[in-house]
Amino acid sequence: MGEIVSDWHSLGDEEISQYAAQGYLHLRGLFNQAEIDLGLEIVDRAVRSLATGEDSVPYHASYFNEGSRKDLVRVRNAVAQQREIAYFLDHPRLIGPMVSLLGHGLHVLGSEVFYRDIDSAPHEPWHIDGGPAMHAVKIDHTRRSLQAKAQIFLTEVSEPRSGNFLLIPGSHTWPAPTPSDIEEMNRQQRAGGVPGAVTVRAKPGDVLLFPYSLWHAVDCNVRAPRKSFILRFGHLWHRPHDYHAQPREVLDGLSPRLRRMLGDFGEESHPMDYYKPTDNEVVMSDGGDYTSLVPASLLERHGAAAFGPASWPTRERWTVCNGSPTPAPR
Ligand SMILES: O=C(O)CCC(=O)C(=O)O
Repeated sequence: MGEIVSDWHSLGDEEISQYAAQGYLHLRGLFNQAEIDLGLEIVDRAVRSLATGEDSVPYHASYFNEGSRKDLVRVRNAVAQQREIAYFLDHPRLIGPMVSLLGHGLHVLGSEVFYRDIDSAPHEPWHIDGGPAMHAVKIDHTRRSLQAKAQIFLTEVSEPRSGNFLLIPGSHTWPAPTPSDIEEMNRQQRAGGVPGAVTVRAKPGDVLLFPYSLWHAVDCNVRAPRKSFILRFGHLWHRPHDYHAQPREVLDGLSPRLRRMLGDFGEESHPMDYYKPTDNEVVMSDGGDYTSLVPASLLERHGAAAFGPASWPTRERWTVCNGSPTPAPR
């Protein structure tokens, strides 16, 4: 086979080591203004759809009482409802970091839209993701990751108390939490803050990468509604969190790469494909063109080139702006 040329670039070794040591990477300015505007349009539409009762995932008992909260709109399996999210899921600037952390067998495990309104109480308590089954899994973070989330910020979250993501560097290596660990962490938060916690100060277009095992919380928001996406990636052999299988109408028109990342191997699939796909490097090398999904008003405002490969420099390096260089031991 000849050399495979991809439309994305890997993270550097230093970035991968930083992620392994601290459990997160804050990448500055991954998306441009046109893409931010597209993201904002998606969030606003998702919020309106939920208000009219259109939800793409039924309620689950593990959700924190979300239905009764006035400060939060959270749309799960957003790609099934807001098709334009495909633009972000298949974006070379996101695929590059994700392949670097997880390998070529990338699987979209979830796509969520978040709208966090003004509320002077903390938005989300301290927790790690994945539930007890995943908490019990201990991995070597200097090797390949098990799951990684990408939070794409679409509004200004650079001041404290603006619905900031809070995290503890290095906490992704801590032992599985007990209920009393969780209670203690949140007691400390109520008493003024958890020692060693970092407040992520994000700007629109920034992306935060973090694994399921990182302790995180969401601060209060006294400033302006915070809008973001969280896209969750894992391996093809890993079950999704917010869909069983994507229906044909969601998959049609997506690139072979994104269909594969949504678990679709086509009509001739074999159960072994999820573990040993034969062509994944090739399929993962190239994404789709989603300009036809971009609303006409945004194409007029920014020009089509702002949404296409022409706006993705071939040798781009982004800036990493992690807040604290010191991992917290435990
Ligand atoms: O909205 C956020 O910043 C984080 C949400 C969260 O805690 C989660 O998805 O586990």
